[in-house]
Amino acid sequence: MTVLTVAQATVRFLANQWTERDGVRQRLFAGCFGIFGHGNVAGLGQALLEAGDALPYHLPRNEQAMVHTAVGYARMRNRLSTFACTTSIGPGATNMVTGAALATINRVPVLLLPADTFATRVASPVLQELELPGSLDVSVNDCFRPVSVFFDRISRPEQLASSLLAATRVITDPAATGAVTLAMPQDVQAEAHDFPEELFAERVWKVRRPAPAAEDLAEAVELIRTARRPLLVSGGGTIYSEATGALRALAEATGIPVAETQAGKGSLPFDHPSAVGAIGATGTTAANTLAREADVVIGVGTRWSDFTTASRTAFQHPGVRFVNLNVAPVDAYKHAGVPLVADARAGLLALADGLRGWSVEGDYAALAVRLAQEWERTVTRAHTLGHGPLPAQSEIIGVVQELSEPADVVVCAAGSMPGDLHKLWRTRDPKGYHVEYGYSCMGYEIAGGLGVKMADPSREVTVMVGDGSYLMMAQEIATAVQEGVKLTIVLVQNHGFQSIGALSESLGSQRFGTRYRYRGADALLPVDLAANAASLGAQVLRASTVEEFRKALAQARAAEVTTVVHVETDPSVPAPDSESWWDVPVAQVSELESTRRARVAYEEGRRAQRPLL
Ligand SMILES: Cc1ncc(C[n+]2csc(CCOP(=O)(O)OP(=O)(O)O)c2C)c(N)n1
Ligand SMILES: [Mg+2]
Repeated sequence: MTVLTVAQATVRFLANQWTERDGVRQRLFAGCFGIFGHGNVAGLGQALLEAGDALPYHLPRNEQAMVHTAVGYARMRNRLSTFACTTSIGPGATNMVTGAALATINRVPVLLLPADTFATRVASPVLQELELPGSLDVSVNDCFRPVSVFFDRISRPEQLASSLLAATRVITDPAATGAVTLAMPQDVQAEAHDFPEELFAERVWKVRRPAPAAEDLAEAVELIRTARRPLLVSGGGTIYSEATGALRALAEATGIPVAETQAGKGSLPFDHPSAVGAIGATGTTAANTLAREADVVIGVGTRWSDFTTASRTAFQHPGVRFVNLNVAPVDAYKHAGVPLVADARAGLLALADGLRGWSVEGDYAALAVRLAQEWERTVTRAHTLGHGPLPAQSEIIGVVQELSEPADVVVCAAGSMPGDLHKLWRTRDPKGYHVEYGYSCMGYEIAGGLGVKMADPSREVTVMVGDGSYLMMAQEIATAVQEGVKLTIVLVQNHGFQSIGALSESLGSQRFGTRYRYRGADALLPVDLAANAASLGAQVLRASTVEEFRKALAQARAAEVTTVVHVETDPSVPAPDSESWWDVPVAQVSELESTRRARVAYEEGRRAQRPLL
C-alpha cells in the first residue's frame, strides 16, 4: 500500500496510463495544464510540483483556452493522447464548461479536473461557493454533467481508484470519448489515504479496431452493389482511425467519388481523381451536385451535422439510402442507414473486400472528375481575384496555400473563414486541415493551434483568425511565447462579424449588430489588434496588399518565434457559391419588408428538406 494524497495519487495514476493501437504505444496524458487558486493550489498544484517530469505542467492564461489546447493536441494525435486540465473552484472551473462542450461535441478526449468546494462543508460557504436554498449537494461543477461523457465527484478518497479506472476506460474508447470530468473537492485533494499499489502500475489501454457484424456488412455490400450513383462522405472518423489509405483503396477499386465534411477534409489529397471536395452548406458544387442525385450514400466516420447535409436538403434522390460506417452507434444509425458499427479502417477494408469486382459505371466516374475539375478552376479564380484596394479573404487563403508545404497544418474555427477554407483549401495531408467545426467556437483558433503545434512540432502551423475571434481569446499568444512554441497567426481584420453580417443580411436583418463601429456612426474604432498581439510577446508584421501579405507571410514562416501577420480585408467579397442551403429560421411575422422577403425565401428553402427517416 502507498500513502499519498488524493491529488498525488491522481497524478501518479495519470502518469502511468498509455494507449496502444496497431502496436504503437503512447502516453495517454502528455502533461497537465492548470490555473491555480485556493481550490487546487495545495492539492493538485502540490502534487504536480512533486511529480515533476512524470507529468509535465504547463501554465495557460485562461481555463477555456487550455481545454482548446488539449483538444487541438488530442485531435492532432488521432485521439490517442491528450492533456489533463486542472482548475480552482468556481469561475476557474466554469470557465472550462465551454471547452468541455467543445470536446464532447467534437468527440475528442480531454480530462478535466475542476476543483470543488469542501466535501466536509465545515467552512461553507467558501469563497466562490454556490449556495442554492433548496440543495446543498449541488455545486457549479454540476454544469459539467450535460457536456461531459463521464462525470464524477470524488467526495471520499476510497472512491478514487474505481473512478480513475472508469474515467480512463471512457476517455480511451473512440465510441464514447469526449470531456471526462472528475470534480475534486479542495479538502479531499489534500487528504492522505493508503492506496493499493496496483493502482499505480503501468496500464496500457488498447484501442481496438472492431469489425462490422457480418450480417450488416452483407446488407451494406448488397445495397452498394445496386447503386448507380453512390457517394462516399468521409468525416473526422476516417482521419482519427488512420483509414485514409483504406478509403483511397476503396475509392480507386470502385470508382465511388469521395466528398469530405469539415472534420474529414484531408481524407483524400485534393487532386486525387476520386476527390470531389467539401460537401454541404460550405461544399463544392462538385460534391453537392453528386449528393443531390446520389442513390446510396456511404458515410464514414461522420455524425451528419446540418452543415454536411445542408440541413437535410443535400440528398434529393427519392429513394436515397444510407450506409453509415461509424465506431459510435449513435452515428451509425442515423438517416435510417445500414449501420456498420465498426472502426473506419476495419470497415473500409471489409467493404472493399465485399465489393471486389464491382465498380461504378465509367460515365459516372467521368462526371465526378469533370465536376471536380470545374470546381478547381473556381478555386484558382477565388485565390487570385486581383480585388482592390483591400484584398478579398479568398486571396489571403490563396497566398497561405501558395506558401504552404503539404504537411503544414492550417487551423481555424469560427467566422467566415471555416466555410471559405472548406471550399477553397487544397489539402494534401490527412492532418493538414484542422478546422474545429463541431462547436465552431470563437477563440479556439490560437489556443487550439498551440495544441496542434505541441502535438507535432515538426509541422508548420498556420492559425487563421478573424478580428472577432481574436478579440474573444488571443491571450494564449503569451502561452505560446512562454512555451517556446512557434505559431504563424494570420489575423484577418474586417472590423466585425463578416460571417454573421452576411447571414443577417441574407435573412433580412440588415447586418444588425455585426459591425465594430462607434455607436450611431459609421467610423471605425481606433482598435489596433497588431499592437495588441505585439504586447503579448509576438513578432508582428502588417500587410495591406496581397503582395505585402505574401512577403510578410514568408517572413513569418521563416521566423523561429510566434509571428502574427495582420492583414485588412474587404468583407464584401463572398467565397464562391456552394449551391446549397442552411436552415436558419427567419421571423414569421415582421414589420420589416427585408424580413418578410427573407421569410418567403426561407419557406421556399425548407421545401427541399427531407426527414431522412
Ligand atoms: C463563442 C462564440 N460566440 C458566438 C459565435 C457566433 N459567431 C459565429 S462567427 C461570428 C463572428 C466571427 O467574427 P470574426 O472572427 O471577425 O470572423 P468574420 O465573421 O469577420 O470572418 C460569431 C459571432 C460563435 N461561433 N462562437
Ligand atoms: Mg471579422
